[in-house]
Amino acid sequence: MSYPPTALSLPLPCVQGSPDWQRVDFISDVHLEEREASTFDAWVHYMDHTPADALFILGDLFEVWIGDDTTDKFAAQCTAVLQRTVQRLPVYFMCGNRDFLVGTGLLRTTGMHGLSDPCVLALGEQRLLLSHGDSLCLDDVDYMTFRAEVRQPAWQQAFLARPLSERQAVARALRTQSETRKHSHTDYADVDAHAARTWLHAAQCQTLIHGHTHRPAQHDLGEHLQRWVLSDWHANTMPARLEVLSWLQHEVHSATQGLRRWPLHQALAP
Ligand SMILES: [Mn+2]
Repeated sequence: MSYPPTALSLPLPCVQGSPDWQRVDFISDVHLEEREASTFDAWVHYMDHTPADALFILGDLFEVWIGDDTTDKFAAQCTAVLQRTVQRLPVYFMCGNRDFLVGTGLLRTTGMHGLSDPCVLALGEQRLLLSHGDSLCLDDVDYMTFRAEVRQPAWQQAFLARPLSERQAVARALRTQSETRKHSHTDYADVDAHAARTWLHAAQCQTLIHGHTHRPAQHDLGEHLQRWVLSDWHANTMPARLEVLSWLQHEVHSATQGLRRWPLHQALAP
């Protein structure tokens, strides 16, 4: 059994890219957390040095986010990095399933622009559909039930009204649950191709860009539609999984319509 795809309310919100943008970067699933210090360091290095003209963060930047009123030192460090990146280039932020409690507080503090999931990014003639991707993993029925609950404004208000220590405890419990699940499942639900095509047609886009599944790839969906999947970030694996997807204006007439997945070190020294 799978859920029907999340209904889209049309027209979708649309970000109009600047004609001056030569390069736009997309990252997701960095899963920042204090105990993954080398992934954090790689991310800081990227944020301080990317030559992109705009950056789109498509969900799960943080492994967990318990509310914008967090007093966590690591969260403050991440916030400072985002603030100084915003001084260099516009940064757009979409929530994922881990950091869905990022709200207007963090956006205001950092100067990032919030993105709805999904939304359209218009770059010249091109229209790219952006999503975290979790709402298209229709076969993950347990998760879809959980998602429907925690994305309710009433649930979020009630949760955010609880003391930070309680929220921290809930986050820890959820994390343990998801770790257990990771070990018991060999195969994860992937984005439903039919649902992705439905979204693309409705949004009048040919290309969907998303993360979440940790299966970086580019897929031909048929009907001239395609799906680009972002990598998660992990500095401590061999080889390290640190990858950026860029849109390059001078390559828009190439077969990939300007899109290129590249490892971090290449993305920083193009
Ligand atoms: Mn995710």
